[in-house]
Amino acid sequence: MANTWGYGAMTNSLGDIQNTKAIIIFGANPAVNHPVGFQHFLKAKERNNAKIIVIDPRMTKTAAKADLYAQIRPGTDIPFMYGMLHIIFKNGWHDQKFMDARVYGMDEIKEEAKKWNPEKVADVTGVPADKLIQITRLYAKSTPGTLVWAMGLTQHSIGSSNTRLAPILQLALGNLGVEGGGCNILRGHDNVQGATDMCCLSHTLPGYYGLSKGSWGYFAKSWGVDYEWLKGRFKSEEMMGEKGFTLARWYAGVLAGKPGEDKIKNAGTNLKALVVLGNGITAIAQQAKVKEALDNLELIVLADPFLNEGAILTDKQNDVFVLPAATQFETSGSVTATNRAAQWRNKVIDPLYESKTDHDIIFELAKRLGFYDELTKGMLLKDDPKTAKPVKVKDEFQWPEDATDEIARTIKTIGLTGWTAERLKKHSENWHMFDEVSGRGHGPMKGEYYGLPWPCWTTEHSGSPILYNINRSVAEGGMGFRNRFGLEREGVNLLAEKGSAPKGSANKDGYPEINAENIEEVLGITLTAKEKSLIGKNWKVDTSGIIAQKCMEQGMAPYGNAKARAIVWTFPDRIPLHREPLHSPRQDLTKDYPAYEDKPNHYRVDTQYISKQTEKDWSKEFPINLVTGRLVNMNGAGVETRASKYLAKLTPEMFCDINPGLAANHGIRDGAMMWVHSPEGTKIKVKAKYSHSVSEDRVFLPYHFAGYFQGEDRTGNFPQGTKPYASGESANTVTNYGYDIVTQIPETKGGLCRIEKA
Ligand SMILES: Nc1nc2c(c(=O)[nH]1)N[C@H]1C(S)=C(S)[C@@H](COP(=O)(O)OP(=O)(O)OC[C@H]3O[C@@H](n4cnc5c(=O)[nH]c(N)nc54)[C@H](O)[C@@H]3O)O[C@H]1N2
Ligand SMILES: Nc1nc2c(c(=O)[nH]1)N[C@H]1C(S)=C(S)[C@@H](COP(=O)(O)OP(=O)(O)OC[C@H]3O[C@@H](n4cnc5c(=O)[nH]c(N)nc54)[C@H](O)[C@@H]3O)O[C@H]1N2
Ligand SMILES: [Mo]
Repeated sequence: MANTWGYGAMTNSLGDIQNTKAIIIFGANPAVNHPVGFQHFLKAKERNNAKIIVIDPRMTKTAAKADLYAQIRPGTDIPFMYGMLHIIFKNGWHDQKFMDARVYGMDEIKEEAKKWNPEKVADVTGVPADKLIQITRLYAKSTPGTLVWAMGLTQHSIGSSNTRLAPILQLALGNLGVEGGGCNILRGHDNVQGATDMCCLSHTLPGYYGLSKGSWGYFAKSWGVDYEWLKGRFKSEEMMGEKGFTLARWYAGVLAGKPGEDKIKNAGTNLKALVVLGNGITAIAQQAKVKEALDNLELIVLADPFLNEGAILTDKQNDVFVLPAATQFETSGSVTATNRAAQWRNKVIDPLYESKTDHDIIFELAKRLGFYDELTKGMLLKDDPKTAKPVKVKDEFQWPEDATDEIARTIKTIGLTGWTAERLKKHSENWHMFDEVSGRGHGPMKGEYYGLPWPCWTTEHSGSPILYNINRSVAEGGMGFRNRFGLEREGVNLLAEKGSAPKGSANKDGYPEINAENIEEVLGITLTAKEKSLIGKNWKVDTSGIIAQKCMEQGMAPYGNAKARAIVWTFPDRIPLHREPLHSPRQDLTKDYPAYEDKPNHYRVDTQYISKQTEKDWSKEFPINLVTGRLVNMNGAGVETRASKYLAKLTPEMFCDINPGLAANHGIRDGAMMWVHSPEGTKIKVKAKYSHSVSEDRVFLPYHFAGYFQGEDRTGNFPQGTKPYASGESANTVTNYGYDIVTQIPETKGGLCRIEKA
């Protein structure tokens, strides 16, 4: 099943953080969640005297290492960032030259920022005005500065707006496309970047190719299958272009039609079967609904190296299958790190006992469903340089090398063209030849960056360690912003202005993405008749490789050189705007900053925004903010780490961080049991843990537990010998309804609750 949680790729890298002068961290806790990567932050502090600034509703272990810390109210990062922009523009600390040459739409941002003076920001965010001013001055004056975010920004109904405004702040300061700058988004799982790039998601094809007929046609050709056959896998051609369900709301696909449930648009049918590969079903918001959905399915298959606790949660008795999946130590292949760099992994041992690797499980399933040949055919093909068409070159594929080479052959959009299995293996064998900070190779690896961070335009290209860096040539990983949204908008040029092309570019101006029509003019070259006959329609589908090759020769990026856009005219908000969480503790603000209009057919599910927000004054009954997150000794849904005796011992029980002042008001002693109630009508029973990391208006729940449900111990359901050393209530039983308007990520960091002594 798809992992829908990540959002955004790192523009720079963890190593590059050592080049920075200031690090501002919004909603990430790397001291706990990226402890190895956090060493680069600490090195920046030691070597560079870099300042660390943390914006988090909780005083975290990361905040403990910070020079400045702001305890923000959950879900109010947009006012905070506009507050920073307000001060930056007012004092002229912005980079006007950068904005003029490389950014579109900053005037609208300036107008919005005018509204957010420090006093108003203080009222909405809870951060005192002088703290905001101090933070802004320190960050704006210490360039280059890097902006780091993770789940504290994304898990909100306005998460996608958060992740737009953060780069806009960096653009205003000229902090993008430079060493020590950038947006360093700390990704989650091992290979979550790779999973996103390969589209273990429901709204694009691999490599972010859209769901258009053209893209399907391109892949049909590349995979060597008939477009009509592909179409036959769907109910209709129309459904081929529709986004699918997401992990966040698959349960709605099962429950639709029951009273009070959201409606779906799924070609006339509910979901009936669930196959899970590598997701702990208990990590999803709305556990009570998830349970009901599991109970109502006809078939459940859970393929996992551990016992997926979805099986414990459900009351379903028949047709629940638990398959032993092998771990990543029992298979080989490429994975993608948070900085867009690939690594080749080698198998340590063969799969143990009767377990199977994920790809073998998928192959077995495909065989029984009757499309194994079509699924695997792409691995037998190569693009023939004489015709630029894929031809069959072997009868049997070699796993995983041929899969990697198929990716390199087909994915042009993000430049995976250079990622052949041979090159990636060589990088991993020579990893000691690369510099920790810059990623630059030495000795046999000279001229390449570790892991060939994408875009890696050709099989000779170095990889691109820092996105949008025009101080380097394209051959060394330089590039401008991508041209994706046309050439002009409302009379304004969307291409980069003259003088902001990457170093050594033949074309010194901004230029559009390259296609067969414009290549000669934009690159200033003449193609031979033979080249003209082979070249693809545009760089994304050019199986001849001629466009990429000619671009490299001219020092130009195939995707163009445009302006970054602060305005997205196709989104519900043209520029990022503050909107109160669906369950807001500040009802006085919901009129001025209302939620979005309800959204029909949002990944097939009608989704509530304003109707949920205005249903009642939630804060009356549920006055406390509910923040969820992670612990250093636990991972994700938690079953892996709770099955480890020593890790489980560190946090043997599910708990709630609560300020002693708040606890005292409810008569809850440290270590006593307490109930947390949610607006969903659900509740969990957990142990109170006094903590000053949270203020008196909020509590914190780790989300790594499962096995208990609304006070009921369900661990008796574990088959013999599979019960983990620690079990407890899932925080997701009480996280509130709410989903991002673009990505549908659940609002698991901005809800409300009521507490009570148990
Ligand atoms: N030990 C460990 N490491 C992990 C994981 C794990 O489970 N355990 N999971 C991995 C995965 S999948 C991921 S995605 C990453 C996630 O890494 P992080 O995003 O760092 O994880 P969280 O602890 O969920 O959230 C980070 C912080 O966001 C804060 N926050 C909550 N709401 C807001 C808000 O409205 N604004 C701001 N500014 N901050 C807010 C929380 O208080 C929390 O401290 O970690 C990865 N690393
Ligand atoms: N309340 C709240 N909920 C959250 C979050 C939050 O901050 N707050 N964070 C969200 C985020 S960012 C994420 S990423 C999710 C994470 O939640 P999950 O995706 O559920 O994360 P994990 O527990 O890491 O992994 C799930 C399962 O994969 C299995 N597994 C491990 N290796 C393999 C393998 O090689 N093959 C197979 N088939 N299975 C394997 C593990 O045993 C485990 O059962 O939780 C989300 N849920
Ligand atoms: Mo994640």
